[in-house]
Amino acid sequence: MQTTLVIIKPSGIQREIAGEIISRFEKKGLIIAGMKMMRLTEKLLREHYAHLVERPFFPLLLKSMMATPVIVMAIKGVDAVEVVRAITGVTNARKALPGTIRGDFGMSGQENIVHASDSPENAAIEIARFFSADEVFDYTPLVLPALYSPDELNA
Ligand code: FUP
Repeated sequence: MQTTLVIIKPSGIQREIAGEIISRFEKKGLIIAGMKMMRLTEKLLREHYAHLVERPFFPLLLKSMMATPVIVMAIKGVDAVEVVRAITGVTNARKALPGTIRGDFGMSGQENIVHASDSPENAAIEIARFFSADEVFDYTPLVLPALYSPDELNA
């Protein structure tokens, strides 16, 4: 199984839809392996968005991501990175498809409600950036045999 990082951004917190977002991942059959509320610092965001620090919108992105505390989640499942990105929708919420979180709840490319890791490699880096090892839990939900066939679980 893969574990991926989701951040419910200040736009999701301000809109008071954190429960709805968490519920969508749970209902899909993904496992919540870790979850906490935290304030993001400029130092952490410069690391997390290192690929964007030179972009003209970066100061606005920093301000937006520090506007309120965020909820960070470690979410687990078979192909979790791809599944969670599909549930999240494309970056610009105005273009995100209905049925996705950004498509259903957002109108902005910046205030786009959630972050989700974009590759297994980045997911591992991002989980380690936001969680200590003892904050990510390994447990077996009773529902597992109803979610996957045995060969999918053993792959
Ligand atoms: P994503 O992987 O969908 O989060 O997209 P990016 O890593 O490209 O962008 C990260 C964040 O930067 C977006 F969620 C919002 C912000 N952003 C802007 O504010 N303006 C842009 O033109 C592109 C991204």
